[in-house]
Amino acid sequence: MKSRIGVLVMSYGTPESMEGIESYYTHIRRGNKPSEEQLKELTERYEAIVGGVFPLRENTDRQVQTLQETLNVDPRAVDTEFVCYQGLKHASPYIEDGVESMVRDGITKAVGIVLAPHYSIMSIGSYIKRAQAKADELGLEISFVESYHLHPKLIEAFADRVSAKLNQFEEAGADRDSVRVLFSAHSLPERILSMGDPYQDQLLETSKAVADQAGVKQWQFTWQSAGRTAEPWLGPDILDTLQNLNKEQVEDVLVAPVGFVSDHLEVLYDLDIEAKSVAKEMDMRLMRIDSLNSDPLYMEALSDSVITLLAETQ
Ligand code: FEC
Repeated sequence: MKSRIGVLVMSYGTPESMEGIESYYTHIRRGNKPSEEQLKELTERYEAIVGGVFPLRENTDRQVQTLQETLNVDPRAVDTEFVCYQGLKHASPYIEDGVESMVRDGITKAVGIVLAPHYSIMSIGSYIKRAQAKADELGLEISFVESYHLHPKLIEAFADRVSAKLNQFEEAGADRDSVRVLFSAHSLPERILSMGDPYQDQLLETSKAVADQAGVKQWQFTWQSAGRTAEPWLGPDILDTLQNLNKEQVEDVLVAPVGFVSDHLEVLYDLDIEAKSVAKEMDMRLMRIDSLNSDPLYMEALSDSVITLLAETQ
């Protein structure tokens, strides 16, 4: 008989409806309700994005389902049946709900993985803390993939997307080698640096590996989507970076948001609407690489990370 392994696939989460934005935002703010103005501003950002109002939900559903299919055809795990459960950070089904469902289904051993490749104590660390606490409470054995930012298939998937967009620049008459590639990721409070957090270094490692593989001549890293709080966040922000590139007379920019794996608000609004409008004002041509979503190479990177961890913990 095959052994059954639960896979807790964790992701950020998005509201279920426009009415759900306030409670979602309150959850992100650790129980503090947003002001009327903050709520209005976030609602307007959701209304503005294309591809449906909350595309992250559908994308996550598809990623979880495709990962389960990918795991179950891996020749290294023919004796195992993998069952994937979704656990969201800020929306239902929450991380704790995912753990509870596994235990209810009789799963005794599980692996957790987050749909974000880079480790920070403030991102992946907090997903893991919540999942581990619930698993301990319910007596579930669980181990976690902490990061997979240099997995060769992840790098290949990103590099393919960078090359595809550089081809488009070329077709539009630009010199491929003069396109400035901007790798980006969600900013975090600056205080993570004094905590020895690996987030920034891992992002730079991913960026360099993708640039090398795609033969990118000119690239740099920039932050995006900093939170609206009083403390300093890691910079430079992409909007300031674009202003600086304009001063350098850079005309063609390709953004590669390697800290994200799906189409969602931070990509569809912060890059496709906000950054593109700043670039347009400066007459700069700005393109963005396609998101990974349920790209087969990305699914294989996740699946391989889960199976490798399982082999190490057996
Ligand atoms: O499409 C969607 O509905 C959700 C898009 C979304 C993703 C995402 C990913 C990350 N975040 C990270 C850190 C923070 C920190 C704060 C914070 C705040 C927000 C707000 C919204 C939001 N985030 Fe997010 N994030 C997404 C959406 N994020 C909306 C609240 C309004 C705003 O500030 O814009 C600040 C919380 C606080 O107040 O203390 C910190 C990190 C990631 C990437 C890793 C991951 O996916 O977990 C890090 C997607």
